[in-house]
Amino acid sequence: MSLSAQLKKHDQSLYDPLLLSNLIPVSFRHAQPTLGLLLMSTPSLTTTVVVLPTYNEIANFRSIAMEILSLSPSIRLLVVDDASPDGTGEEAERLAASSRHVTVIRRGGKLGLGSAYRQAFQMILKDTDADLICQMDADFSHRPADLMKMIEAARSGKGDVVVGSRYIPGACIRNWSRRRIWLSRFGNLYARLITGMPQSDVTGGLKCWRRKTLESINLEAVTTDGYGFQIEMSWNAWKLGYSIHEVPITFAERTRGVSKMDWQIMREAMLLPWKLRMGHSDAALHKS
Ligand SMILES: Nc1nc2c(ncn2[C@@H]2O[C@H](COP(=O)(O)OP(=O)(O)OP(=O)(O)O)[C@@H](O)[C@H]2O)c(=O)[nH]1
Ligand SMILES: [Mg+2]
Repeated sequence: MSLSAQLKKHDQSLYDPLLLSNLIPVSFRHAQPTLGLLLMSTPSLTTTVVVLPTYNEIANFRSIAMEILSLSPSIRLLVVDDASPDGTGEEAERLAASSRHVTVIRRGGKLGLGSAYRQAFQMILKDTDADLICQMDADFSHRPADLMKMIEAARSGKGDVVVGSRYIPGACIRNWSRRRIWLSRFGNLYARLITGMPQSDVTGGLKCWRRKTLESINLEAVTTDGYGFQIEMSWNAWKLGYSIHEVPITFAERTRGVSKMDWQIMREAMLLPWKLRMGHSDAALHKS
């Protein structure tokens, strides 16, 4: 039986995110991750791809991946690992070897969160017909249950992009020190005041994009590589006139692994609102 016929047969069977048969050999995925993604489509369901960027997330990776996959049979996972020294990339490959719903992009070094999302989004738009593209952290700061709420909101037509917010009624932040909460609130207010963005949470990283929204953004021209990416992408959606629907989420401090935030990333995020305000990043709004 051909590979695509095998996949179709499995699509009709009871859902099991961890198929033990190795349907797509690892070496194939290494060589052609784009084709790996193509093969993942399930004709009867609207496909959602969740992008999970990882750097040294070995303590969190398998459990977060399994929780995401078990949310719905229509969910596909695209992991972007930047040569994590702790072996997260190898662990992701092992998962991908046992589940045809998982694809891994392994990059040669730490190129940044924004760069990881940019590459993943471009690949998804080019190689799949996914209609919803989600992004979330792999450290359990974002809860899979909230991701599901957001996917449902997006599927029921609420917003061209659905954003998880920590700062609207019903939202909650767990285990952050007072200092960290104020730092985050300040960063958020700072970006909103300078750019004029109306959303309550412009720095959050849990989002579900409708395909057409991402397609309208010139991803090549997005300038940020670090966490500023979250602000820049929300800005692009807003400037292009797309509706942004905010869903309250519970955000929790990671309990395993360490943060990758550094001064270079903070500096980029601090300068970005001014660049946006002065129109220095407007190239992303014009897709040829
Ligand atoms: N591929 C890739 N992933 C990254 C990179 N930097 C961070 N990540 C991942 O991006 C997600 C968010 O990173 P965190 O270190 O948790 O940063 P944060 O959530 O903004 O900061 P904390 O709240 O301090 O944890 C996690 O899944 C990281 O593993 C990177 O350079 N490349
Ligand atoms: Mg984190």
